[in-house]
Amino acid sequence: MEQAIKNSFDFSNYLEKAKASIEIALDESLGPEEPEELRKAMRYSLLAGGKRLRPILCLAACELAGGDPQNAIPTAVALEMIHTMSLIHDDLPSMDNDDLRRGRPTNHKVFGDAVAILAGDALLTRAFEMVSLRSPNVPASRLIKVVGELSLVAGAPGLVGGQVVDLKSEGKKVDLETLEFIHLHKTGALLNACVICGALISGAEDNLLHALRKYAKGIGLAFQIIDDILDVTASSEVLGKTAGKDLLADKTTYPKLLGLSESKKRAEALVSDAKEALKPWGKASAPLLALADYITKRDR
Ligand code: GRG
Repeated sequence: MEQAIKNSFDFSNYLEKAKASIEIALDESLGPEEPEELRKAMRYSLLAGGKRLRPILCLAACELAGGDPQNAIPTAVALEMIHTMSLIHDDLPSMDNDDLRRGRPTNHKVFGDAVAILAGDALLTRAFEMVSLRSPNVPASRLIKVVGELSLVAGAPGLVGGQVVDLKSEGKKVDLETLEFIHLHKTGALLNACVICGALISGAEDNLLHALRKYAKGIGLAFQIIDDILDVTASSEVLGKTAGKDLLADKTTYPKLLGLSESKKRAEALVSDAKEALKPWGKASAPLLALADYITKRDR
């Protein structure tokens, strides 16, 4: 059955089209920004490429819930803005202190720490503007729920909380439970928000939202496990960011706790469970099923 769905769905074509529409929307989402230095810094990171997995998940969930993905574009852009600002801040000297991101020098290396912080702040606030003021054709009652999801994911219950525990755990012995907390908050929470917000735009029923949360929990954790594996096995050139960083920063990772092969198996099991959650939606879930597989098979 699943094989049949896979065969009739052209994932690379889907990915290419979704990515192209996101790139256009991202380009149009910025402006007018004054002064020019801020505009340059915001554009530098937002338009630097990247897999665009988060906005694509949002569009796919919107479609699964029966909506027109076009209506979810501003929210998809908002999610990529939050992701990008988190990368800018994560790379700062006071955080992960990195100088390579998406294949180019990090934002603060080009614009300085102060402008990098402010460009991140401006992207974060623009994200809320995208949803509340730049989302035509979506009822306000749905948009307010999306704003709620975004405020949870960007704040202490989401990325910020995960980042603090991550920073405080560096150089310390971390158990699997704490590692899972970090991953679910730093990485999983935003992936969850992507599918939930996409579905909310379409006015999804509770049973679909519940299934999407299960799906997102699985792919969120799997995504970060693969990220940990790639940090050990891939090169900086392919990743577009500094490889081997976790070891250098003395971070606890899945490969460190479980070994490479066990970590891979765990990621695959999580993806399989994630896909299972969407089974009742059959063919309509093909894009989300393929995106889940893409997470474990990716090389960057
Ligand atoms: C959100 C207010 C607010 C603050 C941010 C710095 C911080 C707080 C959180 C750190 C979050 C972080 C950087 C998590 C890592 C997530 C991760 C695995 C990123 C890599 O994602 P990819 O591989 O990257 O999808 P591309 O470049 O393809 O988009």
